[in-house]
Amino acid sequence: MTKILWNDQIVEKNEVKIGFEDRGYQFGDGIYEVIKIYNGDLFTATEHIDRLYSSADKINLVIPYTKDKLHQMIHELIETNEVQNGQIYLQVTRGDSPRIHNFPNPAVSSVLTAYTKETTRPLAQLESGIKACFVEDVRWLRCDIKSLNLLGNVLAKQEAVTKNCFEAILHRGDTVTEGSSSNMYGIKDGVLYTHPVSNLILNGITRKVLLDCCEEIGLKVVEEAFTKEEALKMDEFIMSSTSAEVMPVISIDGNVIGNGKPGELTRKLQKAFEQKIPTTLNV
Ligand code: PSZ
Repeated sequence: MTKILWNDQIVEKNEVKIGFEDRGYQFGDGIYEVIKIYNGDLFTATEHIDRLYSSADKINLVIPYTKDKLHQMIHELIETNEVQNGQIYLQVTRGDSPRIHNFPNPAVSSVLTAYTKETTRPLAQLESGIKACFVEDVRWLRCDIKSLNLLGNVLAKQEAVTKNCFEAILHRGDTVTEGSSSNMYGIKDGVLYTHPVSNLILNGITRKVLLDCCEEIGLKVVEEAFTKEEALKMDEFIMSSTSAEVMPVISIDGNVIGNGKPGELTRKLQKAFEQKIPTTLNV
């Protein structure tokens, strides 16, 4: 049985006790991260841990460990569970306390849980590309926080799945922001466009890696928002996330992008990305 990190202990799943008044359960009052594991190693762990602490700061939540200690604990969990290829999910809530909206006073201890899971890379979709659809972005205005409150994201993804799509492309008014669990990019006339980092999107770790790949292959990047209409006229379209990596989008709402196949620049970016991940296993 795979073990769980519960606060600072690695325990069996049935030993984990989470209170029904936990603020994560009652209010979604907490934050989380998903980190990819390739060949037994965490990918961009420092960036994910930095973002976790930054999300915590933004909601005045105290994580009672140093970043190094947390890094060491999740590393130990991966070794204990002998994960080769997969991911680690970790979340921290504001703790277990009688239900009142405002923060518990005096404060209670935050509750950390993390688990690992074996996953494979989405190789078929990385090769073929995926279908997406537009869904109105009705989330709150602090999408820069990786908060446990994901109802807006959940409803958008469900709408996409109902429409037989892999991902929802969110838009506020006419402006494309990001995906329900990914960042979005369009390539037009040799320039890659993506929404700038702001309160309206999550500053994706894969986004940063992808923008580094653009520099490596000499693809110009413009961090400016584009509209739905512009999205449909892009030569190539991409989504990115920890699990989806550099994923080609080949149609939006049934409208084919480019020639309906992953484009040449997208392929170059995928290759540049693959060179950064420590895998030769194609899993
Ligand atoms: O396993 C999965 O399906 C995952 S793992 C990470 C995500 C999905 N999504 C992260 C995410 C997100 O939730 C939103 C709203 N925007 C962008 C992203 C991409 O962030 P990174 O690249 O850090 O995973």
